[in-house]
Amino acid sequence: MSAPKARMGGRLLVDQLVIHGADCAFTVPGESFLPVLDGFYDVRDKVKLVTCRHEAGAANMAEAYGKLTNRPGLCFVTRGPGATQAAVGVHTAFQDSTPMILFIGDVGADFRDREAFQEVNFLSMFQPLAKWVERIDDVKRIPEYIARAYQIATSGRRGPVVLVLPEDMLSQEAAVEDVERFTPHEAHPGSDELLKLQKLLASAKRPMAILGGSGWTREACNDFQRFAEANALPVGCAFRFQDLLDNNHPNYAGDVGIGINPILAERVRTADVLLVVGARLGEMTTSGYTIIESPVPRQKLIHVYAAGEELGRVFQPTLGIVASPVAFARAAAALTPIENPPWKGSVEEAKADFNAWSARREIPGRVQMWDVVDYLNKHAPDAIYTNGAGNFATWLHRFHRYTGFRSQLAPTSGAMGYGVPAAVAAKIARPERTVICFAGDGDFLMSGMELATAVQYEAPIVIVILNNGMYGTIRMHQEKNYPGRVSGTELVNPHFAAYARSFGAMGEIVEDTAQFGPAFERIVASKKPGIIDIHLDPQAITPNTTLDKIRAAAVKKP
Ligand SMILES: Cc1ncc(C[n+]2csc(CCOP(=O)(O)OP(=O)(O)O)c2C)c(N)n1
Ligand SMILES: [Mg+2]
Repeated sequence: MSAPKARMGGRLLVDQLVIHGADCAFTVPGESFLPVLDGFYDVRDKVKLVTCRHEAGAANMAEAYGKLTNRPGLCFVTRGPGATQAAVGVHTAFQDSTPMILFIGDVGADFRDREAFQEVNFLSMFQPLAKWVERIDDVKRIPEYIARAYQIATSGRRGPVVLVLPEDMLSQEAAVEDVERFTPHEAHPGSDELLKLQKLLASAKRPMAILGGSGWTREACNDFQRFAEANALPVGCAFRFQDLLDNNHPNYAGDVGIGINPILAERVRTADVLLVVGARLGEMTTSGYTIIESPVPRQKLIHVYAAGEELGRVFQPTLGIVASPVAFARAAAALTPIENPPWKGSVEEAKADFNAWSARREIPGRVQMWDVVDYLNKHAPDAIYTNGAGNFATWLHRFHRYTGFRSQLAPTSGAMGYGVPAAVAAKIARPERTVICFAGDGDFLMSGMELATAVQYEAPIVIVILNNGMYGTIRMHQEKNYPGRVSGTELVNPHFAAYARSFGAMGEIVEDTAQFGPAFERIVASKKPGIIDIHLDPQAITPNTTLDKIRAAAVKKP
């Protein structure tokens, strides 16, 4: 065997990404990692380097890419200012258990610990934000660290990894061998655990299932669907994971998240056996740990999770099963179903509750949001829908029928500014899919500049802005708690359609329901990215109530 050729650190690093299957990376460049950018130049036919306008956008794109593809999303940023701006994407990946690798160009070892230009101790900074953070000090060990980063990001409870790259290390040369492509390893359920599961289910009167978390595939969703059908189980989906079962499927009972249908919340609370697969059961999914109580749930909890550390951490399960969603769903689909279960009717009951909850209702103003979402349900059923955080997301979560894996990209962390970059990443990764972002007027402007990235990379996404002239969510909480005392929540917005046009994108204004369909069609026909600025009546704060009603109810409170 001939000796390996010497390569500069940057090139060596990029070669490893190619070995591990990378086809795309997101960046805002910095002088701290020029050798990496140079390495990307050599592999430009294999890896698309997407240049973004803000590191939060780049990191959110990498996160969304990880969510969509199950492969680590890659993000390259520079030291202090770049890494601090990228931190939000790492936090989102952590809360959503998304595989992602953030690479940070850092000061050289020769200047370290002097608080040199833009120097931050990233090992401390990312310690509580990332699954693993490490610095590569020896150029020869780049292949080892990159392989480990891929392994950690995609194993057990998936999550973000941060690798710090000292500038001097990247420009050194090393003659080392590449490593083999990494292999993700999955935990499988044992036969005794599956027997226990069957026994628990056979003893149940009111069981239900909740799906969530990362590591699912379309096949796994189909497998679980077959298991749910065979056992007549109503299935809820955890907060922001509404696409793990087709919402039109008879067994789909609704989303177990923020603003949950009270009847569904009661169904979860009063279930005797609760089969939870892949969901970590966070605050939003458990209605603040009330419908599933910590540490000992009142339901018999069967908790299936890809990592043992998560089982019993917040909820003590009756039966904990360490298994990936893929391995568990496959095994569950092969189980003999419970014969003629006493809860058979609960599937239709739960579906009827869901249909009533998501049925058309009038809201104040000339734009009826049920009709807008219904239009999209009919004309873009299989689109990928993205959103950030704000009350506006309720229209989508409540009225849209997600048609299955992977048609939703949204942050469990409630991070505003996620929807636009997520949509850009989704369109780049899946150009054949329609991609629609829902954003609030507040939410949109946190990352609206990534419209430039959409234009640059010819990613024709549709952004629907719900423009109510305020940080409506916080205003709603103000009216509940401090009625009539509006503070810090009003917004004066730019002309969003003109803003879009200034990027070379389409801009549409919708002031009446009937204008939505034609505006959407014009954007789709243009094959350009576009914004639809919906002027929403500020009173239409949720599908259930108005700002005035909230204020009146709050004033009445003693
Ligand atoms: C990055 C970030 N900053 C602040 C918040 C707190 N927050 C939650 S919702 C919200 C307002 C969202 O406003 P907008 O996007 O206009 O949506 P609306 O609630 O008006 O529909 C704010 C400020 C957050 N979740 N994320
Ligand atoms: Mg708003």
